[in-house]
Amino acid sequence: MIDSHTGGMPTRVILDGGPDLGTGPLAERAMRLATDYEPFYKSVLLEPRGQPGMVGALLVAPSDPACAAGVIYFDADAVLGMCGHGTIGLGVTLAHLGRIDIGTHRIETPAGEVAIDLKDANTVQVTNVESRLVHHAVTVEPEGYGPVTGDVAYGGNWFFIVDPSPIPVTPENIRPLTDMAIAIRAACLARQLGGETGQPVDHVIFQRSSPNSGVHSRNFVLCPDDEYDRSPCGTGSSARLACLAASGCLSAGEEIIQESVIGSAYRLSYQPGPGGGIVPRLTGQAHIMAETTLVFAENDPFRMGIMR
Ligand code: PYC
Repeated sequence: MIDSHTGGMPTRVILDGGPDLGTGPLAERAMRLATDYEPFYKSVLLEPRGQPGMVGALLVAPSDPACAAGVIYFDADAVLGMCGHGTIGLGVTLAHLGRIDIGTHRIETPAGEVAIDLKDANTVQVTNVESRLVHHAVTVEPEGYGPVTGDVAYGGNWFFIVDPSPIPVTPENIRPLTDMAIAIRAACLARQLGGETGQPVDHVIFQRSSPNSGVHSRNFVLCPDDEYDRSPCGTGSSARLACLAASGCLSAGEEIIQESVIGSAYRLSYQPGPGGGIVPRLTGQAHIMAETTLVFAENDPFRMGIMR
């Protein structure tokens, strides 16, 4: 396994030793991972072997051999459709292993094919799946808070985006931001708010302006495992770009800088998509942290991880 972090957000790429998910479309193999191998993916990410926030990236054979890799992302609580920070980490990991060179490569994910452009050993530009605004200005009533209005948008995962955030997006506020985002996600689930065919909202974003000059905005992103994204969240930034495009606040090709709550940054832009949405581009940096082999001894009472 190779561990990297993208703007502080860890990715654990599993090169071998994972379950055999068979062949066929990655969305079907991802479903198999979610339903049949939950103990596996939890044990890889939960403490003591993993760390809070860590995302796993299980390398699988792509169904299209022209792709450099197939990958299924997951956090400690859910299998993900796509993961932007994970794809930047994957690009840097594949380069570290000597499996890809500088240049453009296609990667298969459960959400569809994405492209990575490896610029140097640490910098990757991701061209994500087509993203779109699904519902504009919907009001939900999270328990313990007043009504909150936001947009539902898709960027490879499903997002409820609140802009401006009712709480300042600063590292000191990570706890209250997390609590409110959990309540908002529950309110979205309670009224079955999500994608066009019933996909549930699995992430919540709070947007605010940044105190740093030249930065368009700063976000806080809640992930399915109730952890916050240390990076600006690639799929969340994609969903947000779709909202900015739909409201006419950002033109195709215009580049902005999006910061995370801890101040790590992506450069973002988009082009119009063939399906009426947008095709997002995000550029960020990842760094290799460790090359590890995990051991799961039979007599280890915590070999399945510390359950929460
Ligand atoms: O970067 O897309 C992302 C992401 C999703 C969950 C954690 N990071």
